[in-house]
Amino acid sequence: METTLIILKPDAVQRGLMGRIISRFEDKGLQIVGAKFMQISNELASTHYSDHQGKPFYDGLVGFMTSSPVLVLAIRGKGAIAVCRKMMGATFGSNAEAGTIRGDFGVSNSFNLIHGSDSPEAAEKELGLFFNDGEVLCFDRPGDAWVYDMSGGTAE
Ligand code: 3AN
Repeated sequence: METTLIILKPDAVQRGLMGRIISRFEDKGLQIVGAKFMQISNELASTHYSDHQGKPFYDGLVGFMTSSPVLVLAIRGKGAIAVCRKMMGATFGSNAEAGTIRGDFGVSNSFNLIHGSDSPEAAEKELGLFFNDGEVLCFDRPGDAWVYDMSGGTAE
């Protein structure tokens, strides 16, 4: 099982898309194991996007991410990092595939609705940045017996 960090960005919150985006992850069978509605500080945005520092879009990106509240989610499931990235679609809304979150809900390249960790290392780092100890939970869902084939002892 993997846990990934997802952020529903200010445009998703302002456009009232939170419920529909969360439903997509739940419909897929993924489990929401952490949620935090917050306004990201300048400092937190700079740390989160430190890899992009110095790029032409960096100031706009930090300004956008701090402009209005976001919903931060911890999402768990088998292969959750790659599964969520696939569901998000390509970075730019203008060329994201239909059927993906960015492809179905947006056309902008900068206001692209959602962030998702892109590797296990990034997920671990980002979960630690946005959630404190005890805020990402572990709990059983009886329905998981029908989400995964457990006949071999592990989720398939
Ligand atoms: P993704 O979010 O698909 O992983 P990254 O990690 O390449 O994309 O970029 C992080 C964020 O920076 C993107 N979500 C997007 O908001 C922004 N971004 C990346 N490249 C550009 C660009 N060329 N122009 C404007 N914003 C960009």
